[in-house]
Amino acid sequence: MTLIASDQLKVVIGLGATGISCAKQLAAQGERFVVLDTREAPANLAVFQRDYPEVKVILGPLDPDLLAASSEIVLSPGVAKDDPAIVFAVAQGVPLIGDIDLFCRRITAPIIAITGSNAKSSVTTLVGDMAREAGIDVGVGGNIGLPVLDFLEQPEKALYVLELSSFQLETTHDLRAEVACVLNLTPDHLDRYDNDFQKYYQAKHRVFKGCKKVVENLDDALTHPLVAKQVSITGFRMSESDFNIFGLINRTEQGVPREYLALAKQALMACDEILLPGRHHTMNALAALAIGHQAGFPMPAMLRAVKKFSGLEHRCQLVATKADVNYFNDSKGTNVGATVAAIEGLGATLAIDKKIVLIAGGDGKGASFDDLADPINKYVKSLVLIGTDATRIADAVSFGSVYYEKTMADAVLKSAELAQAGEIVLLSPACASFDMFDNFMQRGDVFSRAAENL
Ligand code: UMA
Repeated sequence: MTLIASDQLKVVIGLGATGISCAKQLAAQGERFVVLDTREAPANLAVFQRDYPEVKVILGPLDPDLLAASSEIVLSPGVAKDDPAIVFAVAQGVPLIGDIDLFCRRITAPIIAITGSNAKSSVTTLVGDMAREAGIDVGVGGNIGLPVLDFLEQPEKALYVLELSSFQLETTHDLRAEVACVLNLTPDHLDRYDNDFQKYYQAKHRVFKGCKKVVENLDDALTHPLVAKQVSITGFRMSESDFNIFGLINRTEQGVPREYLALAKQALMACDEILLPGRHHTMNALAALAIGHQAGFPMPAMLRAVKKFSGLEHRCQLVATKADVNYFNDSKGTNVGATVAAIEGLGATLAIDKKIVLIAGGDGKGASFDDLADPINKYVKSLVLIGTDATRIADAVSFGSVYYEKTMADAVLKSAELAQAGEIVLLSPACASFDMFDNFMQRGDVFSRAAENL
């Protein structure tokens, strides 16, 4: 056991991007702290020790006595809070927080908090674009890839739009968002929640704690917030709009039917003005409009942002067209819900006799693949499977045309053989990438390069 002389010593757990941002912040505040990481050799160690030679770093399994003797534990999202040493310390009354709480203590600007199983990054980015179009000095960060504490290196913004993961929300107690939204809820990260969807649901719904306004997805009852009556609620859905509900309206212009994004009975813009293909992008636009509306953004600025939005890398991104086959990189599709959305979104854009060749597989994080069966049977002609859970996917969907490949390059070659003109090759793995790649970005890059080189 490591002895701590004072009870005012904080502990930062994790030497990833979050842990380093927390350490930087505590050092700037003149706080006493140590940094722990459960790994023997975290990648950032040498750089951290060079920049903070005075900060003690302890590696390896977490020491329960050290944690119990600390005044506060600041936990990184990649470390489960049910580690026995953390459970022990919390039982002794040590506060457990995360970087989001540290951030909220330091800022006064309002926060728009966006979570959900899928489309978080796209909607967060689009809401940030809307704020910029409206002339608001906005910071966009969080799980999207920018630790929130990094914002404190610049003057405070007028507004923060944050993507928050269930892991971040678990350790967040004092968010008090101006607008909060759970975009959708399908199983993910169940390996971190004892295979208990209820626990994952509860973590996500922490986003509503103390919020002023909420947005709910009326097509997904699991996003319905249990909040006090005075909290203002706006909804969105992929059917007819209504009072205080963003949705769709059909209008016929010179005999031609056209679908519009709408609020109440007012058509806002035609759906075909959205640059990105797929129904899920229509839904993302409605979600962002509802969130921006709750935040008080002017409608013309929001619509300008929707019309300009060209999507994010690795999220249903068109990366190549070869022999009239479109190749989409949805490497960020790391869970079943994301892949279902990608298949249904792109499938609905295809001619009736055309289909998708789907490349999927990787590390399924213990999830069930059963929900892939219906969309695959409806829109997919062939499945090309890679990675650790390839056979588990095949077993779950009981589909006729299945191929197994060892590398992404081979999977792309096989898909090119199978797809015909007018069809789609979609990488949407429904799995994490760690069994074959460093991260989903690298997986997407390898796919995109292979498609470009065909
Ligand atoms: N790790 C250990 N021991 C430690 C600390 C970390 O083994 O003591 C491992 C974790 O298990 C994980 C990796 O190191 O595999 C990184 O964990 P971390 O908590 O240090 O992660 P950060 O680098 O701080 O990045 C985190 C988010 N990562 C995770 O939640 C795993 C990033 O989201 C986020 O962009 C960043 O903070 C800034 O907020 C990534 C992510 O995959 C994109 N998120 C998941 C998702 O979107 O599904 C939740």
